Amino acid sequence: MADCLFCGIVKGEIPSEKVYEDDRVLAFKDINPVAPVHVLLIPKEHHSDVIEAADRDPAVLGHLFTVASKLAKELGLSEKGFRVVNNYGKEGGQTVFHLHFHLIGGRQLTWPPG
Ligand code: DGP
Repeated sequence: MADCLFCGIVKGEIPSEKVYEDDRVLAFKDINPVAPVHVLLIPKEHHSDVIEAADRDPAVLGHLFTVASKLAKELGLSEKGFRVVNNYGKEGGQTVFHLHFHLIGGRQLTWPPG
């Protein structure tokens, strides 16, 4: 989609620090990390949010979680713990309207979130 930041990253027009890529999913380091490990996982196809993705391509949601789990193991998070987060909409804190999951870990996380 034109003017979508994460579509620009998928196309390679905007630089990113990639940590994983396959035909459907890209994972890269968050530009503003909130923990020692902070990776964003996105579908390559544009869906503005999780509800749109669930309507159009529900299978990609399972694939994103499978990749998140694989990366959590590879990045050394599976022993101590980690969090996978999706912010939806304005009150949910979503700022980029291309579906993404945050994989966060490497420190003690607190609950509830802000
Ligand atoms: P959210 O608030 O859930 O929509 O998260 C958007 C995340 O995207 C936020 O943690 C910062 C990250 N981000 C924004 N712009 C860029 C960028 O250009 N590159 C990278 N790597 N991350 C970005």
